Amino acid sequence: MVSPKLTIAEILAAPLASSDAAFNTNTRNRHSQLVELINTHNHRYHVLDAPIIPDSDYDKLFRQLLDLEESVPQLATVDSPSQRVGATALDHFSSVTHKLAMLSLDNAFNDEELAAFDKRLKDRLTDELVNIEYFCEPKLDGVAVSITYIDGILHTAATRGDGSQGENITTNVKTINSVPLKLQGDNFPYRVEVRGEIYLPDAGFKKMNQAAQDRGEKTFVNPRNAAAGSLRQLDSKITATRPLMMSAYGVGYIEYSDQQGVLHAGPKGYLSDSHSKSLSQLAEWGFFINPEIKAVKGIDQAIEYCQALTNKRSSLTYEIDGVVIKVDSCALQQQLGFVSRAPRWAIAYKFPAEEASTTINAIEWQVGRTGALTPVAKLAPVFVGGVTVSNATLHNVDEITRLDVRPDDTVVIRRAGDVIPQVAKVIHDLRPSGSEPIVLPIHCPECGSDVSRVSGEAVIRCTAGQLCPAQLKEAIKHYVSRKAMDIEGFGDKIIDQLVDQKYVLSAVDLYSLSQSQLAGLDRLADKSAANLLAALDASKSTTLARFIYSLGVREVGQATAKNLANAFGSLELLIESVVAARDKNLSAIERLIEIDDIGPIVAQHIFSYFNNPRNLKLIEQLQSVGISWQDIPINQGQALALSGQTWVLTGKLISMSRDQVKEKLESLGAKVSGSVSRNTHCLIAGEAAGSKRTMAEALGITIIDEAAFIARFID
Ligand code: 9MJ
Repeated sequence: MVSPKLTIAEILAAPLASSDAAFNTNTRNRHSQLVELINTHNHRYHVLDAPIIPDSDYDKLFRQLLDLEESVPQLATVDSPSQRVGATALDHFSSVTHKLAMLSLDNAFNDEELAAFDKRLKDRLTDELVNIEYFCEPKLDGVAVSITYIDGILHTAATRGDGSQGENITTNVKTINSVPLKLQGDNFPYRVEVRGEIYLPDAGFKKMNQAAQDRGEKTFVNPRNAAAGSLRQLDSKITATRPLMMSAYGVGYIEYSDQQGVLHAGPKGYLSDSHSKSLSQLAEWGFFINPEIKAVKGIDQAIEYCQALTNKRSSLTYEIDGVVIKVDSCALQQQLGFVSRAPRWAIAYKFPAEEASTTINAIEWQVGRTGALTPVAKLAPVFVGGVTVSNATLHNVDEITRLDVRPDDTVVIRRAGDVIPQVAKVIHDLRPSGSEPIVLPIHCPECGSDVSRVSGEAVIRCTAGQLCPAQLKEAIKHYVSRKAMDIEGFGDKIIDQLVDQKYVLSAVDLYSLSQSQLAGLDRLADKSAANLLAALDASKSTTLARFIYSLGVREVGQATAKNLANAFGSLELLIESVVAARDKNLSAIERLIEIDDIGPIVAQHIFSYFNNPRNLKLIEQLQSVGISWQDIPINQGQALALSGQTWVLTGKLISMSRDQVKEKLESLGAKVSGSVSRNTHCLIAGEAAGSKRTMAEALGITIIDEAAFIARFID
């Protein structure tokens, strides 16, 4: 990107003198400065997600540009950012013939079909390849578009249409801020066609539908239809109000000009020798490329990527309906060619259907760690989202009322990624006659104790605490879990037996288990028993944050436990603060709600926990069997090396686990985040780091590898 010569302040501080409003050199220079600045900040905002100037400054620059072009209309060239506000309405869309057909993709619906795709390629390729290098991309659910640039300037944008002819939607596409009107840099072919997907992120879709509803207009059923509807507007000023995005995923027709100015068709659809390099080139020209893209080796890794993206799908802020897997090497792509209307070198893995209907056989109540009774629908097994589901959560009493659900009802089950299947709706028309509403339990189904319901809360609870075996089992499972005391080998089945046999009545009993008790459990060999004892011993040395988390205080997750540990430095001080508050009749929660992340409800849970003599006794017993940690010197907060910094981990680490690195960073005062943003201070990039690294590079964030991290902070 060319750096602007004047600062924004300088530009804004020098309003246009009326004598300037003529088409002279000064005016032209000023116009170019404005165009350059607006393009730079538009790209930072809409493509890099890294704005550096306030919106109000951007708006002022834009206003100045419009004013200038109003006085001197010759300045309003086709690549001026002023084009983004929309143009005169059309009365129809003209048609565009694609110089290179826009193909569709073959589909695969499961791992076997992906493996068959891989085999087909290997059978066809002359080179013997063990692992084909693939490039995986989220399959955005929007509208495919082809945008042609001539001499770096956006010339035509067209829909896919029937693949050979589409509609000319140039004026509409120009309103999309993530589409460059002019390519950045100067190393582009004379003519290049960029292909991608135009889509509406979820937030934009919601906003747009809300606005339509407020005006009493029809809403769109999904973001895809809304994106298509927005692009089909004959009035591009309407399109300009829709928060559309464009993500580039490939290249179509290319033409080069030689030194004598003679044009030559380039290698069709190839900008470089690999698809991944072509995408990097597109990013350099200013296009937005989806950050989840990843290069993999072999179909097994591509299948793993599909699985990982399936799990991540519900947390993405836009809709995807699968994964596109492409052969990365352009030479191999060329060898493979096409079959009918689809390339042989790519395949679309489609996510399995995520809703299915079935019937409820019964409704059971499951007792959780804190005694909450969760209603669970026992289903006639149904295949949904790629797995067979026979249980679905009904969450709580309010949800039962909202759905008006009963045993024997026919229901729609929804499964999103790895989230617990839910009952989406009841098909009331199919309800059998004589069915009865659900009766709420008055006794715990596990231990028979009374249940209580705090008024205004949707949750009913068993009142027996850890005297209820179901609560105890869950509490022990939590205690040994990886993020808590991290005691390896204690699977759910083992814990169920230990509680059922009454070997374990609280977490402290774990430490007095004998080899013979453990070896006597179902399917547990002598060696595993010894391993369990060794794991128990090894876990005794821990951190304060882990210990607090492992206690299972209601609503105290890993982050809150860390905040408590950092705020008090020692367990004694935390307990003292609670006890002192109680004794002096102070508001118990005042000190606690000063801490990050802790609100009045969580504070009340913390207060209740540490105010209960049974819990204090458990803590004392755990310490007396040897659980220990290093207290954190108080007020060290500001002096910590990485205080106030946000770090991100990506890729595969070799010498340390992610949790170890995370723990180390946090002990140095850093916050560890899952995603790269302009607030990231440093990225630790392990092997095969993908999109996060790309993003960090784009944002100019410091990147270090695992060895550098170890050298700096561990050795
Ligand atoms: C989508 N829809 O996100 C392709 N696509 O490549 C991606 N579509 C595609 N690639 C060749 N990421 C034809 C279509």
